[in-house]
Amino acid sequence: MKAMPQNVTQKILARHLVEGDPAKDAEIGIRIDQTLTQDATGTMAYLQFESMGVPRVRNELAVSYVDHNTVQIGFENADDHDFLASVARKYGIVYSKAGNGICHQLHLERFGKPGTTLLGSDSHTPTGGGIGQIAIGAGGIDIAVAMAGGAFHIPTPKVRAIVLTGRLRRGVSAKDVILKVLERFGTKGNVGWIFEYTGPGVATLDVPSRATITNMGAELGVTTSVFPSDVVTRQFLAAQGRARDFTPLAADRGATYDDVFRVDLSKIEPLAAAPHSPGNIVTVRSMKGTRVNQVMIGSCTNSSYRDIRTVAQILKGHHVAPDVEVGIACGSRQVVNMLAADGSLAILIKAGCRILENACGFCIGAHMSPATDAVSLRTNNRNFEGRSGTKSAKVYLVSPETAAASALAGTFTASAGTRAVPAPRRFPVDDAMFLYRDTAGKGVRGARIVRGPNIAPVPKGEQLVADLKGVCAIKVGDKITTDHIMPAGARLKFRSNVPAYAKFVFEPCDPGFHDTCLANRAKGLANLIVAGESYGQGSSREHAALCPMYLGVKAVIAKSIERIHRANLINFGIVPFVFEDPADYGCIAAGDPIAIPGIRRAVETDGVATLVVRGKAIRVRTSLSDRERHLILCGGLLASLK
Ligand code: MIC
Ligand code: SF4
Repeated sequence: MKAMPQNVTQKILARHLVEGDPAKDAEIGIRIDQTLTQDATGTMAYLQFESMGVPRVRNELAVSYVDHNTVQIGFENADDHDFLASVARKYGIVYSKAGNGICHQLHLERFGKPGTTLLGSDSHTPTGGGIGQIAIGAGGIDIAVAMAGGAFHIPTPKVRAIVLTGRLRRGVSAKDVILKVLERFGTKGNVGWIFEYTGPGVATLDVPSRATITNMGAELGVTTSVFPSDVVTRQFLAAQGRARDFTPLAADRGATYDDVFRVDLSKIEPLAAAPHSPGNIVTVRSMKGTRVNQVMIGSCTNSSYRDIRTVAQILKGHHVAPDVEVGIACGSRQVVNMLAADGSLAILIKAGCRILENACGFCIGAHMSPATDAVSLRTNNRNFEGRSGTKSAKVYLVSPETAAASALAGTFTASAGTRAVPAPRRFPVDDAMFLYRDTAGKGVRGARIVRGPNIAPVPKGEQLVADLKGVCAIKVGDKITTDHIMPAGARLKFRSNVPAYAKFVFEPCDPGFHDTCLANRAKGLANLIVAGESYGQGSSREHAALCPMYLGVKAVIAKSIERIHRANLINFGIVPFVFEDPADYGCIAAGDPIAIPGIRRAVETDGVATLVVRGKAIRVRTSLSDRERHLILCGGLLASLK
């Protein structure tokens, strides 16, 4: 019998399938070849890995990057780094020191392999899709399981073909392509999809451009995005000295998709995501003349050599507008070295840019917060309210071309374009800041783990009760992000210390949340969160489930819940309910007592439960796989291991 034609997604998933049947509309388990962690989610991932009692990592390659918390005010960040380094050495993980660069850019340069699977404790792990990987973001504990050799579970994806035709015009780049896709599909309602890029336009995009598109695909809320692996991919890998890592990968003739969306690259114009959502798309033309106070270039979306070299070409021989602050953070040491060698760095310095460390920095609000009410143009991927560190700032997400042109003009300006940066024939490779490559996969038995005072043990959940008596501890609206639930920026340094970090749960929405929860708990009541559409968008930070669990949150009741956050809730034993009738959202207020009689029974059976609020019965539902049901009943993944 002739094999059914397959698309790229189906091919990679089929080769990695270990549980379930993709023909059925249910959960499948896949084998994970590579894992990555970053420091802000990594400490927790490794604390959980340690508690699993496995002697060394069992997947093909595990890399631990340090890129988020590198500001090092106080001892906490540095202690985290030492902890991560010691864990890496002991368990056979490659360790990327602070200063080496941003995890996604580095992984693309040095490790990403077409046709493999990558699981990362960061929502922008899909950057690897640019090189033909099925690369998925997840909570730290899921990475820990994958490092221990366990499968990763996703709902059988629906695959949408994004058919690219034509060629981008001058001054337009990959960022505008993904903004176009976001304009069409928005940031909600895409849970369970994989976006697969195909069509003749693919060949016109270099690997970093493809990676920009798959990186920011995270903002759609999809499982991941993927490009084929072709001559462009081969050239990129060869230039990185990794020709052997190449495998060609294309959809078979006649392969089918669940949906098709066509994008004519030649028709795209410069776009921007306006405050406060990456899905709020406007044209740069419509903003023309609006004053700009700050321009920040970099982040894992746009920090490749191609991007920063393009910026240097636009700024060459000019100085940025006197009242605009411009910061540049490159994606990796390789990028900085190349810019130094070809004179771009000198151009940027001469133009008056502030050269920042190659790390996440401004993107996560760790520094460079804009002034009150300022307009900040940024090349990163998220402009959630307050994420920059300044609540009143208006952050617009744009391409490097638009950022550079606007930095010169001092107002929103589309770039007239510049020469295309040719794909380098040879990247200068220097892996000296990757440590423990010689012990990768093997580890060092008996090696000591270094644990500073800010590194606290991971709390464990409790078994789900039979009947729940609780209180609506907070009621929030639509599109609540994990940045609302568990703020980063100035609070980031508490990531390894759940009791300390838990003080800031929902700080931007209700700073009293922590105390409310403790007061309810003292009365023997469970805490419940009520939310609107698309709850838990954005970051993969499992702290947005772990810290609420620590405060006694037992269930979230929302109109809809995003993929990574829903999985994190389940991993920490919190029941993710959705309203059967979304209108019932209006019937609950903060502070209302809520009873869920028979909650355990509901989880054990069909997932349908009835809440009793102010004498009214409200139907809610949770659709769980057997695996998920088991986790919730036990009180979460860690508790289930005992
Ligand atoms: C982000 O961009 O929001 C982060 C910070 O990289 C997060 C991870 C984290 O919160 O540590 C993400 O994207 O998952
Ligand atoms: Fe770092 Fe920003 Fe990328 Fe997150 S989105 S990994 S904070 S650069």
